[in-house]
Amino acid sequence: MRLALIGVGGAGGRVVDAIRAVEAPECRQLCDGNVLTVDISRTGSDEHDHVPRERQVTVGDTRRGVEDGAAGDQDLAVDVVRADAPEIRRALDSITMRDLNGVLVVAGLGGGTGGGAGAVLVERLQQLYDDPVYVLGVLPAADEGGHAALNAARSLRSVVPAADSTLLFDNDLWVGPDADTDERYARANRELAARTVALFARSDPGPRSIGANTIDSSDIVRTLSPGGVASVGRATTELDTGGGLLSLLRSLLPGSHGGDDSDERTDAGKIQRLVGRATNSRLTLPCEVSSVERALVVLSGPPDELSRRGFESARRWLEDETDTVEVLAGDDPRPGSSTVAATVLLSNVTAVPRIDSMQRQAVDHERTDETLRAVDEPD
Ligand SMILES: Nc1nc2c(ncn2[C@@H]2O[C@H](COP(=O)(O)OP(=O)(O)OP(=O)(O)O)[C@@H](O)[C@H]2O)c(=O)[nH]1
Ligand SMILES: [Mg+2]
Repeated sequence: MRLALIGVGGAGGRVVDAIRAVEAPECRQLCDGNVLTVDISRTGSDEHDHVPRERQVTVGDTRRGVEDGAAGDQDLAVDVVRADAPEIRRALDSITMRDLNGVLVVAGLGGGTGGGAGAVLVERLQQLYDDPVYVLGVLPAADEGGHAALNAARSLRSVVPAADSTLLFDNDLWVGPDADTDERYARANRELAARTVALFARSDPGPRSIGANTIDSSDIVRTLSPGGVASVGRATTELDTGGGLLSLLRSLLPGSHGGDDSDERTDAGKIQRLVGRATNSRLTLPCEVSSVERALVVLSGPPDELSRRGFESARRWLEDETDTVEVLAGDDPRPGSSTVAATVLLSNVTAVPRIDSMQRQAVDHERTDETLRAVDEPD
C-alpha cells in the first residue's frame, strides 16, 4: 500500500522520520517520497534526517509568541495553520496522490500542534482527496498531566469522526513513567515505525510472491473501513534453520520449497502461536480483543516458511478470539529474512480502558481549571 506520510508537530515529525528510516534500508516503500512534516516554529534540534529539507514545512514563523510551537495550546495551533493555509496547500501540491492509496497523518494528540493543527489538517485532506485519510495518533503518558490528557481527549473527538480510521499508540505503555530522555522516545518511535511499515508497506512483488494469499491495499482498506480506533500487535520468531547463510541461499533459490525443507517449514501450530503472541502481547493501544470489529493478520517472512495451513488456523483462531468473522490473513514474502513476523491489525476496537482513564483525567483537569479560575476571578 502506498500512503502519503504527513507528520504534524514534534512527535508527528519524529515518527515520520523514524518510518522513513525503516522503509529505506528494507526497500519497502510506504510513501514513495510523498512525505511532509508540518510544524509551528520548529527548533533546530528537530531536524529530520530522512525527510528532504524542502518537505519540512514550518508555519507561523512570522508570528510572535509561537517561538516554541503552540506550547500545548490547541486553539492557537488551529489559528496558526488556518492563517498559513496557502503555504500548507502549496506543500500538499507536491504530493502525487495519483500513485497513492491514501494519506497517513501522524501526530502526538497531547500536543498543541499535533492535536489541534493535526485535526484541522485531517478535515482539509478529506475535502481534497477521495482516498482514505488515516491517522496515526500518539496518546500522552498519564504522568504528562491533565493538560496533555485534555488535549488528546479533545483531539480524539474531532479526529476520530473525521479520519477513515485512527490507529493509536499509547505512550503510557511504550515510553514509561520516567521517560525524560530523547532516547526513550526514539526507542518507542522505532517500534511504532516498524509496525507501521510491516502493516502497510510492501516490497515490490517478485515472481515467487505472486499468490492468492498476498496482502494488498484493498485488504487493509476493507479492514479499516468501519472507522473508529485501531490497534496493532506484533510478534516475531527467529527461524531455526541451522546456518544463516545456508538458509538464506536456500530461501532465495527458486523452487526450494517442499522436499527436504519440509521439516524446517514453520508449521501451522507455530504460526498460530505467533499470531496468538502478536494479539496478546503489548498492543500499540491495549484493548479488549473481543470488542474488535474487523482484524487483519500479515505474516512476513521467507515464502517457504509461511505454511498455507498456518494462515487458515491463525485466521480461525483470531476469529474465535475476536468473536468476528471479519478476519483477513495474508502473507508478505520477504525472501532471505531470518525471522517470521506476525502483525495483527485490530480495527474499530471499542473497549479501551486507557481512553476511558484519559478522559477521566481530562475531565478532572477541566474541573480543577474551572475552580482555579473561579478563585482567581470572584464576582
Ligand atoms: N512516541 C512519541 N511521543 C512523543 C514524541 N514527542 C512528543 N511525544 C508525545 O506527543 C505529545 C505532543 O508533543 P509534541 O509533538 O512535541 O507537541 P506538538 O504537537 O509539537 O505541539 P506543541 O509543541 O504543543 O505546539 C506529547 O505530549 C507526548 O505525549 C516522540 O518523539 N515520540
Ligand atoms: Mg511542538
